[in-house]
Amino acid sequence: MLHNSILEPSQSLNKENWYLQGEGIIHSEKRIKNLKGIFDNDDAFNKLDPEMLVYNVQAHLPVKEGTPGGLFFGTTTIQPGKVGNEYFMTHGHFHANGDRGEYYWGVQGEGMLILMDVNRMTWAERMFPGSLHYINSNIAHRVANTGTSPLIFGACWVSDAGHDYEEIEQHGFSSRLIEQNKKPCLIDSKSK
Ligand code: PAN
Ligand code: ZN
Repeated sequence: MLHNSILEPSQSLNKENWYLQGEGIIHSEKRIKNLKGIFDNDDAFNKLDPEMLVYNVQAHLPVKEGTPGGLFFGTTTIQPGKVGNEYFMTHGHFHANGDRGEYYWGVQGEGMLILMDVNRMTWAERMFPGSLHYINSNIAHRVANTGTSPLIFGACWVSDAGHDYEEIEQHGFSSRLIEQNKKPCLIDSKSK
């Protein structure tokens, strides 16, 4: 880099869909076939097209995963939809390094950030364009789209947070976000 040089940023956000664009952006997607065991109603799940897109993530990971002190940035888009009466949602995870926090913020659409502590107490925060959510350490987090259009949210987390998906795969969250009387409602999960 030249002293006193003025540069264009190497990455930016597309203002139409808030996708990340530029150098080194990683894209991933989760379809129905990738989310087996996450939703409660297996019959409703099996009736859906396995190729149906549920959510996709773009991320900028400027340092090696595990590096202390770095930051990662991502945008997640969850499609509207339900499996039975349960809203389309992300897989959800604890951070592998439990004491690492994260920011989420709402960009487009309506949703719910579902949070669970290590004692399996679960609660949720409403997400909307401009909502800001600090996810504290040792809190599992997942997001559901409760609206009729794609839900887009941003995330920023530390590069040595890591992801523990196994805990959620095995035990799930202690509550599920379902539509009841046309409204999102948290109810206790049946034990897995
Ligand atoms: C987010 C999530 C993203 C997808 O970037 O990874 O929204 O959710 P799942 O990872 O649970 O499938 C984040 O929380 N990073 O730490
Ligand atoms: Zn996270």
